[in-house]
Amino acid sequence: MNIKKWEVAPLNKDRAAKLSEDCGLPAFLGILLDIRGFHTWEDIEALFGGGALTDPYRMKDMKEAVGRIRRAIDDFEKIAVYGDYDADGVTATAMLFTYLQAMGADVIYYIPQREGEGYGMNQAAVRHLHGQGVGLIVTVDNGISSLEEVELARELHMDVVITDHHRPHDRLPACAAVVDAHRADDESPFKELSGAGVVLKLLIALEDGDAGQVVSEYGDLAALGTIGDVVPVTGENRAIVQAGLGLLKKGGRPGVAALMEMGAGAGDVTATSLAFSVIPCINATGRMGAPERAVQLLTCEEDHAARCLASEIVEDNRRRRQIEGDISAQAMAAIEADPALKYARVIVVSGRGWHHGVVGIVASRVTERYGKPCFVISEDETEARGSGRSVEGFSLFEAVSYCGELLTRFGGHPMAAGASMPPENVELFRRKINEYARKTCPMMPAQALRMDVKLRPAILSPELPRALAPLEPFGSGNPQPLFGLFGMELREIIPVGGGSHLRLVFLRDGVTVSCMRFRMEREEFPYAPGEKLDLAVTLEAKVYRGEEQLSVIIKDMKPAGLKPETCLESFRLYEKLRRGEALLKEEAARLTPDRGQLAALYRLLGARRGKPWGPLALLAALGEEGGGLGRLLVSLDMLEERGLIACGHRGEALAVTIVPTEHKVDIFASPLYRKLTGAEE
Ligand SMILES: [Mn+2]
Repeated sequence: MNIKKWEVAPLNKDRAAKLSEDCGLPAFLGILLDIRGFHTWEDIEALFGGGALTDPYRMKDMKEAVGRIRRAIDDFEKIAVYGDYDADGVTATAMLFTYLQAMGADVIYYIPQREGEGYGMNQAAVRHLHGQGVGLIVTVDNGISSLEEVELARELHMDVVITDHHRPHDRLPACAAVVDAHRADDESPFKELSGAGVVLKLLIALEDGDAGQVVSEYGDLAALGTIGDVVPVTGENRAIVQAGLGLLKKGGRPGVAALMEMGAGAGDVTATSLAFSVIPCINATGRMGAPERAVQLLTCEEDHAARCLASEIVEDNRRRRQIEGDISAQAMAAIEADPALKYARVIVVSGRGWHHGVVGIVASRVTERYGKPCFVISEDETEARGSGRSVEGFSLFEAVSYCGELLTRFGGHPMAAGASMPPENVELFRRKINEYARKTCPMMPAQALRMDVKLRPAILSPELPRALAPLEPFGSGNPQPLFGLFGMELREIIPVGGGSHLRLVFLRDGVTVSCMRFRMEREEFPYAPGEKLDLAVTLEAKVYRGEEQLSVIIKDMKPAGLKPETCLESFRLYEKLRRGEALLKEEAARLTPDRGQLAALYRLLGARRGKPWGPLALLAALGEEGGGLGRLLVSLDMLEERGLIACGHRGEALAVTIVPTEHKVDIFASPLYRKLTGAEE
């Protein structure tokens, strides 16, 4: 279960109204701006008017980089663009390669393999480029930490220009130029550029500051890299993405156009739609071991060839999805089968020969499903290598560092990390990282669901999302607004799209609201008509048969009025019990149901007979007497242990069957109950 913390942003209505009036903005936009911290005309100007690209020469070493690259062009010196296999890396590579080719330079590119070589420069690659007669290596989206490789290049009489957006280590590589806004002596004002964004600045510098020309030619690729790298869509990144989206809407270069036709399907070109269509396709090439295919596509000038490459890439992505689906299913099955895994503070799940290219995405799925940090590890004879994802409030990097002695390599951020270890250390790692979690987080943090504002159904119309259009493009740092529709009575559940999605019809204050719940089948839906629910939704205006209509898309829901914090606390206690940790007397008492509570639950289940229903819906139906989520889950376990019910799980939903019994069953003979009351003595 993933119980998220529902947070509604504080709203100052008077201040929002004044803001709308002062700036001549629609009232609804004023409210959203106020919520997001834009309170003055200057704030708003900075958001809408500002964000233009600043002078690239304000970046440290830009002049040196331009000088060295120009000399290589003029002297017909062979240049290698050294990139990376993710969407940011390949778009950055395609940009610089295309530009240098157009300048008549002698240029090649090099993308390391994800498997075998890994991210960044490596010595074998440097030697390989030397063998190709390369005189200058220009890195994009990597290189800032490649001190030894740069040294090797120097020994081989090659020069290196680094362009990167990652954070430097204590020392910088010693080479012709190091362009990275994160170096301590860089005074450029915007620090959040992607690798492709840094290359865009380099190209503008090479064109003597002619930003308009460069952006009109390369803005599409820079935008894809920026969206792909999930850097905040604010400041200069906002300008890059806006410009790029404008170009992409007109079709863009042949490769991108072909991929959009096949991968993106119909619909609007937005930062969000690209993040779910074109970008996973580009990333799939690296995951499936053919990253140069993406560069070929992005640099391709001919429609037919572009379509052939695009269809291969769509196929890469299809294979990636299939492998990811298989491994996800295996990982989830392993977790469900083992309470020690499922109820751990940090879920560490491993399997033999799982494809390394997808373990990170599987980790995201596990974290989304269970609302806890997790590590997904692929094991073979000699090595175990994994990728982890976290939730806010738990630094996975710190956690992995704590386990350093068990690991051969590790690295990452608070929200994501990677690690390798000998296969025999996996179990020790699982214990050690959970030991760290127990020491630092008595109660594990949960994912937050941040809503901008609650809405009354009566005001819903296609006008609302249209009024918000000026806030676009949405993405990291500027999320699509999320709204609360609270106390909505569920009227109808209609499977659509061949049963893979649900249309849900709600009623409140005499207003009927039709909503979409994507990727949820009827059997996974844990609520029944007649129940009142709180919804977290996004709004979109869609033209349907010539008429503009409002789409309401459900992102999360819960029984009306249910307090997630209370449920979460109770659930964490239940997890502690199921992990087998000793409970305090008072904790055990909070989880122990009495006869009346068990009887009430049993009657409720009988009334539902086999239809899916989730624990939260049961809790809401039982009301105050239910005694909390943890106690409800203990009650279900007890009924199941004693053979009175059989539970089938589908996602969040439970399908409970009442098992007919011949003679009286002593419910209090349940082992779980004994364990609980044993703790009391
Ligand atoms: Mn990057």
